[in-house]
Amino acid sequence: MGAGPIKDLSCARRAPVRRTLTGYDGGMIRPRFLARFLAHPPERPALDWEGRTWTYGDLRELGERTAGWLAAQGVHPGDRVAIQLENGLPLVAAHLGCMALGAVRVPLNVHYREVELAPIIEDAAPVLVITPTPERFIGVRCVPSVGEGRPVGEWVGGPVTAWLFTSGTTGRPKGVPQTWEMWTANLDALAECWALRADDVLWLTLPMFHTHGLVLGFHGTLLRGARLILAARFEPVAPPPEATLFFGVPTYFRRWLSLMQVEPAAFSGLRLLVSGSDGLPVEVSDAVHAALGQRVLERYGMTETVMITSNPGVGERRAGTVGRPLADTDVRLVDGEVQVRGPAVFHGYQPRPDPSAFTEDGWFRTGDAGEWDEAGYLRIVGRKKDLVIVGGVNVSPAEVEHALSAAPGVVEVGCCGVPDPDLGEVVGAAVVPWADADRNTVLAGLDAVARGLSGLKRPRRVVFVESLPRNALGKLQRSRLLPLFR
Ligand code: MLC
Ligand code: AMP
Repeated sequence: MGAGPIKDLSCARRAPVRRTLTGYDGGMIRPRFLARFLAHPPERPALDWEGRTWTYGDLRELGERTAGWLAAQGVHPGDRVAIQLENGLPLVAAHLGCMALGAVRVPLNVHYREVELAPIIEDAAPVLVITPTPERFIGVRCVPSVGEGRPVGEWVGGPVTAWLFTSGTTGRPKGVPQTWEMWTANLDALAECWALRADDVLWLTLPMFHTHGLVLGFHGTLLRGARLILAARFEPVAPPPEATLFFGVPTYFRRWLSLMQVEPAAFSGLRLLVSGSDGLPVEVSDAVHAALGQRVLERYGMTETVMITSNPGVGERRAGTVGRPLADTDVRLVDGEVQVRGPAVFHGYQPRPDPSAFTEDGWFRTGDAGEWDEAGYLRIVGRKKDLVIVGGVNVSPAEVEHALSAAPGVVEVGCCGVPDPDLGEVVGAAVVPWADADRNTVLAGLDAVARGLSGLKRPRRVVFVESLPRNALGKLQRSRLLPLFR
């Protein structure tokens, strides 16, 4: 099963690769990741979903049958397939089918509406979108779910395995091609740093359309031959007793805290709790520590770089820091900005390259502000980029401003992040209304246009102002908006 006619199971690095837009060169390359996934014993448990356990052999068969179905839909290796499905077996099948066929996955946020999806679809140009809500897509073929076809047994794969779109600070999402080699290098470094074991069981409640859930959660498990228990979404309930690992954004830990305090025994099976995607406040880390007797492990990364630094699995975990650079990853601070280079750093945005994302000497600029502590642990102290992080989800203030400016009676809008005890930050909008506009009518209009955006992007705080703070060149100064919301 899944073996195919390929003899050389070495990695893509040794094979000459002809680069194309998707990275697929039409050659017979089996990335190291796939070789390792296919080598796990077929009887080993891999995935629990709705009370059934799927072994590695089952997942391979599922991938091969789904690949056969994709091929029957006219999908070829190297084609992009967009997937907008909630966590669940059809989503897993869609990913495995693309992996088996060598199609490039474009995972889409299930909450995204038409205006948010249009630029992604334009840039990714998928041949097919798998979505139960085709009305959100224009000019592209949609199917509601996956099916089964004659099994395809190659699992060849091209270098680019997925294309993730991340909120750009300009308001237009940026395409970040993900290679198998980025993932393998980073996931191996993480497994070592976190002292992960083959018998670990991850309770995966993160959505599988971001780096955190998809790369660290789903693929990290498949690479190591471990097991995951998949949930549709995070609920602050007792974890499954078999689970040993949990990965979450800070909001999950905040929402879980009261249960941890009243029922700590329910968490005794979890030997490692990992937080990321946004800063975990020291008070939350300390409260979990007080309740469970263990320190949440905080790490830091980005879609463009996978993980950059981490606290250790074994050794001192420092609250308020994101730990030290991972193996083979170089991190430096230039004028306070975190810059990174290493095998997990992407090669550039596609299809709209932005050379300013890298320094002249080849380091990626994260846009995050950091400082080293006395033990060489990194602390993230701010953001140099215009980005709001709501519940671990990046929101571009420019995108929200653009949408809200279309509301009737609005002259202009400025958005910024406003601290929130649950989501970390929420979007605040400072609105300049027309002089004669009725405020309630303007608010109703803002609400109506905001409904065209996914929920976390909608402003939860709105203030009316006479003008927006601008510098001498007329540029909006978002950092001066926050006091308006106090
Ligand atoms: C929920 N909503 C979202 C959303 N999740 N909108 C956009 N993107 C998302 N991911 C919307 C719902 O549709 C709903 O809209 C509204 O928000 C509900 O608000 P809520 O009740 O406050 O939120 P809730 O549904 O409980 O979701 C909050 C959350 C969830 C924190 C539980 O967003 C979540 O699981 N976040 C994890 C994000 C994540 O995986 N980040 C990793 C990024 S990778 P409506 O229309 O119904 O009102 C990365 C790299 C790294 O950053 O380092 O890891
Ligand atoms: P994304 O583009 O969704 O991959 O989000 C990446 C951004 O999330 C980073 O540039 C940081 O701003 C933020 N981030 C991720 N992990 C952490 C963390 N542990 N602490 C603070 N910010 C984080």
